[in-house]
Amino acid sequence: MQHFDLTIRGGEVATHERVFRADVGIVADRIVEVAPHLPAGTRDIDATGRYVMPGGIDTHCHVEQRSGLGFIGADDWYSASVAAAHGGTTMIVPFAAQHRKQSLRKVAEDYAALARAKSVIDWSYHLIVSETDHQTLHEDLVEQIRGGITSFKVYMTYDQLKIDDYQMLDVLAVAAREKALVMVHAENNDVIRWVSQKLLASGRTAPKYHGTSHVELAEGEATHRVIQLARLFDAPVLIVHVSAPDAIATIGAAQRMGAQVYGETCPHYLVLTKDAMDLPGMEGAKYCCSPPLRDEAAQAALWRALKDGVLQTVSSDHAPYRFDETGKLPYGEATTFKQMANGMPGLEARLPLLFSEGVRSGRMTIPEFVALTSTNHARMYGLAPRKGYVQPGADADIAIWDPDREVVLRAATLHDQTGYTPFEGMRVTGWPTTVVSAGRVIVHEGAFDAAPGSGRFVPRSTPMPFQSPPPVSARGQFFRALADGEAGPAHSFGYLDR
Ligand code: DUC
Ligand code: ZN
Ligand code: ZN
Repeated sequence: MQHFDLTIRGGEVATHERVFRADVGIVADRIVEVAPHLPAGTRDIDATGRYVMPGGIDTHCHVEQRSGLGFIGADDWYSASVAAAHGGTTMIVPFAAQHRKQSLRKVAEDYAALARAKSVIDWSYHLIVSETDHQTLHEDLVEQIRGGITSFKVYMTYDQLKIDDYQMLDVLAVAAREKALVMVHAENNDVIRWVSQKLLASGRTAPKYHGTSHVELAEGEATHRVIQLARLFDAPVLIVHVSAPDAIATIGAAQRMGAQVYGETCPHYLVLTKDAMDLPGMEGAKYCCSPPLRDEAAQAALWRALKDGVLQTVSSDHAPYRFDETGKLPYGEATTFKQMANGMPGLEARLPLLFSEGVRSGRMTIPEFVALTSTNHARMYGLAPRKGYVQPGADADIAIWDPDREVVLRAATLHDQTGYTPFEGMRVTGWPTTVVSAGRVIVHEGAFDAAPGSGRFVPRSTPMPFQSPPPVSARGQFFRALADGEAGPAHSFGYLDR
């Protein structure tokens, strides 16, 4: 009879498809059996009355990364991964950011070294690409993709990071050829710049004007534009941190036309509104992120888009800028909305917020919750079936949830280093009481046990959008070939002569 190192018994296993009574048998770092009535393991965990779910995967968080404006967040790979683990997340995929003139290869190597030394849970990273020279796109990026970094982010706004439409075409062509998923921060830079300048010139400098300048139309326009650019090559794209009905409608319409467009949103857009940016004094700065918080109608549209499948993932967009001169207040009380760091923390609260506001409030089922927080991330970013599943052969990354545990979110008890939480005082129902990472029980009833560097790098395979894609159209084939300098006679693709 198989002997297990760890057995989780008596719980309800929850996957992206169903919830069923079973025990989970683990040997070393892998799940080897999921069945009723398994024998006790060397260590036995009683999960009676609890859900046994795949650990969360957070594919959008900023850890030890310099922002476009030059800010560094409060968390390093250790504190970020500890916070993630306490909230039920067992893998994070932050960003190795290339700033202008930097070598993408060096950026990636340096970043991986930080993670290797400090992360307590398994990890990978995406790249942020801000240069499109030959070395970056055709040497370093290709090398990274082939080495298991199969996704990267580009910005359409922020003068220090943004690429223009011409550069975007170069990027999309490489991604389509190399089968890498492009994540896009879609906001129209000039709209934001123009509105910001007018606001500042008229003395409107308070945090709430951040929201005014990042108007919904700027998000909608850029979302539409990058989708059209991607369609030139039939290249898949994933629009990150979708916040507004305009962008949702655009993504949904493109999907209905057959375009390979995917979308992500974040808990703060689901549970907070722009009113928070209008708190007295500089308090509103804590709630400034990009795109900004919107209104109740946007919240309702986002919940609907998660339910309808227009959006596939919920990530934290953890951006742990402190409420001091290192982040939110570089010029103290005189800081304008243009000068502060954009973003807010949320690694640890992501799953509890979605469980509480999604599952417990009746907006989504438990399988939908698992899909949005884990399985879809694994599929989209080339981690499936190793991650995101409770089934034999998968990594033993598991969060055991007490669906009735009530917790009041407080910065003082969360584990990141930001010093505040935008969710301060919110009461959530449902919390992961035990977290298993690669077979190790790293969180158990509040006790934490994992050493810095004990997490492992997980090379990622081809993202799901490339695995069984719809046929590439004649247009896509033509422009892909043109990008490679191989178009030949245009009519060979039956495209230009139509
Ligand atoms: N974009 C992000 O993805 N995170 C924080 C701020 C931003 O603009
Ligand atoms: Zn962004
Ligand atoms: Zn982000």
